[in-house]
Amino acid sequence: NYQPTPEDRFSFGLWTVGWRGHNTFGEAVRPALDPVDAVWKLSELGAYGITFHDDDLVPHGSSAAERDAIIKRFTGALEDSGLSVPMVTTNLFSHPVFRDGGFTSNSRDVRRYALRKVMRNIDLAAELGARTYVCWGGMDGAEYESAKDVAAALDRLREAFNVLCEYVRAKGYDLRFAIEPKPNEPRGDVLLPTIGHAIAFINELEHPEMVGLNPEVGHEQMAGLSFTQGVAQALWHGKLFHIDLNGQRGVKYDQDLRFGAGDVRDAFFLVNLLESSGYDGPRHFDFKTPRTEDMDGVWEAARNCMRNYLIMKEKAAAFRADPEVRAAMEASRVFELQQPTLDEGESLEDLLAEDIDLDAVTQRGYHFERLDQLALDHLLGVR
Ligand code: 3MF
Ligand code: MG
Ligand code: MG
Ligand code: MG
Repeated sequence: NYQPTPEDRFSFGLWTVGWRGHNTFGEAVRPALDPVDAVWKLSELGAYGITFHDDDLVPHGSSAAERDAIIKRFTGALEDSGLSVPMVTTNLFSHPVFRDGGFTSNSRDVRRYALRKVMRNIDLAAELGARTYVCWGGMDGAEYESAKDVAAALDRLREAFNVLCEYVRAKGYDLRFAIEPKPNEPRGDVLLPTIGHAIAFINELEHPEMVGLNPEVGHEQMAGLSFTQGVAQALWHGKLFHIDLNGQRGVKYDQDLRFGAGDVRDAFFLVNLLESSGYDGPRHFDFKTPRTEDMDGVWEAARNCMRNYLIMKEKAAAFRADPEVRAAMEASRVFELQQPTLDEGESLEDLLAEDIDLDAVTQRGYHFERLDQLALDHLLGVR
């Protein structure tokens, strides 16, 4: 069991299973992966979707005829395998022209090129039936405070999203944008570093309803933040359009471990949240198999991203259904927080006139230790 099916809505980036293992210090260790082989292998493993950056599928510099041939072959494999393309994104980071960013490069001609690159790929996304278009602006940032006018960069970022929303509306595409925050890497400091920054930014757009988030587990954790809390706020704003699931251990470089590795607690409570919140989007994995592994290790990791999600889904459901957990939550006043602080229509005079038995309330213990151990017992498999 824990065998995924397309109903679980698991999807993978082409760049994840296709990552060849090159990094700052080491060369590629694995062979290139044919996108068609990725389609077949992922559908065999029980995934329902595959996603890609423009350049993952059509290498930079391909001619129009080559592009057409690649897309035709890829869509053929999609049709035959039944795999879908729920999300598409753009590579605005690999090519040296983006060394100072895409939408916020100091160079205007680069910004115009970045917009064209995205618009062309949006057409392909719509053609393939994708409903979400992710934008990760990892090169949009700085190492030098003196060299980046942050207000101007945010103006240009807003301009870019306004232009792209207008483009999607003009074309009549059923497509929404999802911004992916990240605190750093590759830039020393990236613009829109966290979920919170991105939500605030979206409110400044002409069509905020068309733009949401694609938060990534490891990215928030790289900033030392709780991913589950960030996702809860994104859901609260109605902004969880998509999600990048993976693993990270603490504040360090972007590890992109398979989902379940790294902070297991955060993973458990994340799955608990996603499965009880009504989130019905893809469960998308953005992971990189460590360089020690060959292709067998890559597929092992891909399989286990889904396996770990399904295990935690089962454990989280048992946690929520456990009567002792309900009682412990009651004792911890977890449900009392859902009660508005004022009664409806209550006057502030009434509130001001009220008294509190400070001595008694100050003595109150919250019994969170007991509740949390029940959660841990479920997670560790002893309940
Ligand atoms: C980088 C990322 C990116 C984004 C991708 C989707 C290369 O840390 O997470 O992966 O997820 O660009 O937009
Ligand atoms: Mg990442
Ligand atoms: Mg990452
Ligand atoms: Mg990502």
